[in-house]
Amino acid sequence: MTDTAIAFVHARRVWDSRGRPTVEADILLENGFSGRAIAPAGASTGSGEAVDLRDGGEAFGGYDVQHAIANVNTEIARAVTGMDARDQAALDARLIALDGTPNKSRLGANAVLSVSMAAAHAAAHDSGQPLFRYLAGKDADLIPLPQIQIFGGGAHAGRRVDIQDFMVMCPGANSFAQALEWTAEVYRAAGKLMAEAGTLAGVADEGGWWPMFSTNEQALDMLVRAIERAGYRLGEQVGIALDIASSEFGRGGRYKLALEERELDSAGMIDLLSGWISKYPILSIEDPLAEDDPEGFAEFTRIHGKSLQIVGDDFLVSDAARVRAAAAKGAANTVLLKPNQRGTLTETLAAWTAAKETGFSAIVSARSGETEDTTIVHLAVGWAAGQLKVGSFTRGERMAKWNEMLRVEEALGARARFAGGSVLGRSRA
Ligand code: 2PG
Ligand code: MG
Repeated sequence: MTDTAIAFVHARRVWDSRGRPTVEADILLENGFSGRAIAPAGASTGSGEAVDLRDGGEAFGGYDVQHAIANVNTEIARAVTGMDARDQAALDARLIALDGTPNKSRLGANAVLSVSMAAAHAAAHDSGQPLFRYLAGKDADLIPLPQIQIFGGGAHAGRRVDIQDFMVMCPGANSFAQALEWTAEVYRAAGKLMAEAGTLAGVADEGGWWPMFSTNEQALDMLVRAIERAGYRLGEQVGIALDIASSEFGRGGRYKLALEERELDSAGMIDLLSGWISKYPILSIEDPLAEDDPEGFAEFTRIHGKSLQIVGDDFLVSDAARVRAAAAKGAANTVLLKPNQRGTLTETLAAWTAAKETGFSAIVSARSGETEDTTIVHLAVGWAAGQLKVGSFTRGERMAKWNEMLRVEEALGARARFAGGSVLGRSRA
């Protein structure tokens, strides 16, 4: 047994940003170093995601995680005790085999992921390095371009608008710190404009302004005005990123836009989005078509894939095989990487490896249900993903990530390479 062998595993219930229970795992190594991680949770989930195990029943709306926690404290703890925390691949393989299902439905992806990530933290502590450097070796230097939400919609705002995330990206910024400064100004400007227009109604699930608009275009117009009011050159310094999250309102090739009382087919949806792309400084679109519409995805990519970042979230669910299949079909050109969509770091990293092999880009992403856990910040840098999506520019669980990235950028000093617009190589910027 090495001294980095896992001596003790313990999970407990903690609470996420929506006030729901979630799983936190602690791992203690034989040599006394330890690691901790908390599983996040999504609201608009892809049907191909690994299963977030919930207890059901009355308590906490059925969202309790006592079973997932018990799974960590009994079966999982027994299976991984004695394993070397530095061998992430072996540890994750053991967790996958122990679960025994294709989608972690027996033990729960939340149970499995908290252990997978806690082990990485413990190994990093043992190595005396921050997690990003432990993952990347001394070569870690790529600081991601952030996607930051200004308005929240869809499932995150009572479906007040159909589109889920209206975000900004700052390809013209010189550093991550500057990208945050610019975003702060745009967020403030958007709030002021909405207050002036009488359309301000608090904030959505991820902390973006809650938009009281009667069309999706009004939200886009308001976002453009906010970027201009804050004083940035549209598209060049600050551009727009959208998460349409269209699996939420599209199925079987039919898309029901509630706000505009319209039902579109796949071609109609592509036309609608194409109109927006020609009118607004859009740099990135996530899930423009539904998860069950790969043909639509391929058609959209055929039209826009050379000039636009087209992201698969529900469509690809951080899955290496799906990334390869999508690439072969010419559907999408970027994968969103959410560790809890798969349940282990190894499988999530495999999706990024598949993406690189097929010419796809990647964005490491948080979920709508988050906590103070900042593991994804370290994954984004340690894996050199180039982009990071965390939600808005308010609320502790979001700011914990942005602030952690500021620390990483500072720690890298002159060696830090801010990805900026370079990761949008195919964009019009
Ligand atoms: C998404 C995420 C973050 P959720 O769809 O990309 O905005 O939302 O975690 O609810 O899936
Ligand atoms: Mg999404």
